[in-house]
Amino acid sequence: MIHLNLNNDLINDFNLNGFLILDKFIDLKYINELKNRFEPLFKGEFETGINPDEWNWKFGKDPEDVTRQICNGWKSDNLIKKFVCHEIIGKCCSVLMNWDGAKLIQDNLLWKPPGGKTLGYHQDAAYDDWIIPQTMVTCWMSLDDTSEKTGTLEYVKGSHKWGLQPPKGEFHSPENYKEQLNIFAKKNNKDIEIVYVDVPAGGVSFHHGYTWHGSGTNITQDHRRAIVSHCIPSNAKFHPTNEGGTAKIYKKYKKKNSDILDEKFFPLLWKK
Ligand SMILES: O=C(O)CCC(=O)C(=O)O
Repeated sequence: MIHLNLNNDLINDFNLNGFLILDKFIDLKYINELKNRFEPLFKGEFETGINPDEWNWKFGKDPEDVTRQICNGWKSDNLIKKFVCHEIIGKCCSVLMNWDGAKLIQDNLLWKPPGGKTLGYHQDAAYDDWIIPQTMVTCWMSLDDTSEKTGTLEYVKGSHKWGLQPPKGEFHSPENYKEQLNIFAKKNNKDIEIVYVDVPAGGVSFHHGYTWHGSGTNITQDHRRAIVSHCIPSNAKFHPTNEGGTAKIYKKYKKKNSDILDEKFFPLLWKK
């Protein structure tokens, strides 16, 4: 289903750049089956009967020219779950981040249609101040061939070494999707070197939770779809008081008098 053997060169690349881009990850025979799950899911046809945690674009109701997103589609669809919760993802994320294991904090289904608008530059870990330690690593799996023109994911090389800023600005469809990045870089005297994730369908990229990234408008006639696993260390705990970022959606899973991230809601993908 998924294949990757990390070696020291790949791990060194990740540590140097804050991301790792590879052409082969998902077995090509699954790509169409995965893509075929998108339309029913965005129409609200949930195989398991359970709604995802976020579902921000609905067929027939929302504008055509925006990037469509579902978060925690694994709860709603068994095929999506098999991929985003795959143990190889947990193992790769743990090895890259030097963790003992990895849990899924959240998945994404992202669908950028022809003309689909931007996603603003951000750092993923900025949204999870409600866990300790505040960190993350993301595995982004492409179901279509990508290029700068399709509004693919793009990274700022080395920006995982720039520290973590609280989330600012618009995430969905900002007019200038690099605005927050440019403000930060100017204020902190940073040089911006952008790398586009240019991979065939079935390719992957991993990025550090501090790496600045975003995506531009899809100016082609092709759809761009990706499934994404956002992972945290297997021993991460709920922060007792912080309520920023995505806490309003996910802190409801905190049990009274416990700081444990229950595997029922934050599946354990892999542990040493
Ligand atoms: O696919 C995109 O356009 C953005 C994805 C992203 O922000 C992420 O996976 O963290």
